Amino acid sequence: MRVDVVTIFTDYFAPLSLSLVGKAIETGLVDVHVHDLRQWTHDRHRTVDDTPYGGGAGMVMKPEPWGEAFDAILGADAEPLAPAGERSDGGEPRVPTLVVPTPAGTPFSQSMAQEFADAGWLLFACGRYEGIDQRVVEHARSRMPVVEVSLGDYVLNGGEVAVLAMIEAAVRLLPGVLGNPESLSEESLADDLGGLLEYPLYTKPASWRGLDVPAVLLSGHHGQVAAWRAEQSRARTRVTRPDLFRAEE
Ligand code: JCH
Repeated sequence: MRVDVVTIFTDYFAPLSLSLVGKAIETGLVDVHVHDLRQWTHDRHRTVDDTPYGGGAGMVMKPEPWGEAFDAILGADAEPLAPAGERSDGGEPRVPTLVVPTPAGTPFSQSMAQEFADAGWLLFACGRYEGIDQRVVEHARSRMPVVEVSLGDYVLNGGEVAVLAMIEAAVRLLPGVLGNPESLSEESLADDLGGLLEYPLYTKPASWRGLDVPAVLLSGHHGQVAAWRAEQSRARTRVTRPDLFRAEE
């Protein structure tokens, strides 16, 4: 999988070299390129923002550096494809899927993480200030698939943190990235929140600061363990995520 990130804060992506994503990069399963948007400015001050048409507080990211960034990343010969993003031969995608984090986007989900993992090539555009001139997305739609995505209903200062989360969620789904595939299939969110939340976890010691691990987990009765875990998942989901619980009924 290839991942391109365009940002004015490249340092945000240093942690991608850590842990599981870092290993996936080392082993060549993921190829990450982080680009400084300001390299596609031409003025002395490397300006990426301007005042909003129509007025209002704050600044808006101007479209020209984004257009030049996408030209460079797609390749000078990149042309509109129909249908955009489709692999020509089942191999590498000829264009990336552009992912634009915004509080106004489609909520990110496990199914979207799976689509990203399957996409082969992702291009993330990290906005700052109040966001990016909407024509950047509009123009990009003429040459690649584009998704505007929200990480959740809260306001971040820019797209970078959302992109880190989305990359992590997608990369761990790539074949060969997780050492133990069962830890994926058994996870409650693995089927896109369609199921229940995970049951509580315990490890040694069996008693800690006066708190005992539930006896059934020490019993060795696999059927009873499974039944206990299923009930814990149901009880937890009913309380914490009634929206998911109702879907079970
Ligand atoms: C972003 C901002 C006030 C935007 C600029 C670019 C994504 N789920 C999620 N929360 N926040 C974001 C996000 C993504 C990209 C950018 N900002 C800051 C501040 C806004 O309007 C109220 C919009 C935030």
